[in-house]
Amino acid sequence: MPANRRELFAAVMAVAAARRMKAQDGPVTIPGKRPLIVHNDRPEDLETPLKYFDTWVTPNDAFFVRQHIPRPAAIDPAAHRVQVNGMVSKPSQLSLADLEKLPQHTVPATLECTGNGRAFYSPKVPGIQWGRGAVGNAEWTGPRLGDVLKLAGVDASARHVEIDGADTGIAQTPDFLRSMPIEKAMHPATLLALKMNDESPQIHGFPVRLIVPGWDGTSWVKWITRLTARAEMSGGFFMNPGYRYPKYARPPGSAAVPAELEVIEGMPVKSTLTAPEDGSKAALAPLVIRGFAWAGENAIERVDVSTDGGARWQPAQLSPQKLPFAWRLFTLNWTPQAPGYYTLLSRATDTAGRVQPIVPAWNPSGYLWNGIDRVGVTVEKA
Ligand SMILES: Nc1nc2c(c(=O)[nH]1)N[C@H]1C(S)=C(S)[C@@H](COP(=O)(O)O)O[C@H]1N2
Ligand SMILES: [Mo]
Repeated sequence: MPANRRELFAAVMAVAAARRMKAQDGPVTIPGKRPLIVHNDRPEDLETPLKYFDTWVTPNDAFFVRQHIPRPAAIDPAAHRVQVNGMVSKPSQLSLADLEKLPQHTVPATLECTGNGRAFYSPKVPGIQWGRGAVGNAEWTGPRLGDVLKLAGVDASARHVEIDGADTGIAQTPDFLRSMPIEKAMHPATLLALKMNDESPQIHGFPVRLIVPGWDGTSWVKWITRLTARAEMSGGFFMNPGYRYPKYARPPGSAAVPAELEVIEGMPVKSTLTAPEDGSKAALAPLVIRGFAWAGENAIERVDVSTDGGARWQPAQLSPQKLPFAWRLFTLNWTPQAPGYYTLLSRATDTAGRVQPIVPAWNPSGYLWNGIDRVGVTVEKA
């Protein structure tokens, strides 16, 4: 075959292979996971189907996964070390046993990908088209990052901590490196988690992953190998231009203005309807509307639900956990009076008085979607 035909043949085969991968949409099996919605299978970008969201703690086998680069090959827990260096008086190499000897703390916190809900932006933005399920709530256990930094004698003039994980850059994608301001690093709820819901975190960053309660998932570095105290914020793609949000909103569809982009810290107030599902059918009989709501570093104060497209609103019942960082479940018992198509809405308010907007600010990367949630359900005579 001439070279150009050979190339064409190779290209056709590659497209066919890509199609085959897409076609197996349904159950790609990931060890230790129930079937999840597969956006990518290598590296794994897996979304939680709404039907698994019926508990306050999201089980590990149902928890969403976001990897930018292939995850590291099997890590030997006995050999694993976390380097602590930079602006510290006692640079150290901590084993898992060292981390286990420190006081252990448990923090329930909601982990959400910055791009969760990207699919709802109009006009569409490139990137993984996450729907409602790039989020989960877990109880994380491990030593405080602040305790580890204090033990290493962190310098009073250190302003940021850089965190690296065992995964490394590949081809066009650079290493996943992040930093956060020292205040958040020293916060008592910021942990080096060794356990997720009392189990090994496995695909969620085994053997040690950062949890940054109330901040978006990008900061929650997995497979930690190094902590470096620094004077400056880190550079690198995942700090700039990656994961930045415009300081001033621009008309939908506008290009980013680089000088106006800021690192994302914290999360807005948000609620998500999990049942009934959008486009589903229900019998003309009492039913329960369900969902969850969370608000970054604040707690959820209330959730209001409408069953008539927003004409009238009723307060939903909330689960008892009125905590910063963690979500609350909500329910509303509803008895539709007639068959027909109903638009259900949910709107959360947090303890700081922030309210979920009808229209979240469009931004070129499709981050931080938090619009009032909306689903349609057709009620039919039993
Ligand atoms: N080392 C490493 N840590 C990482 C990432 C990554 O690609 N590599 N992805 C981040 C992003 S963007 C998110 S949303 C969360 C997802 O965590 P999960 O896979 O445990 O759900 O991990 C964060 N930590
Ligand atoms: Mo993310």
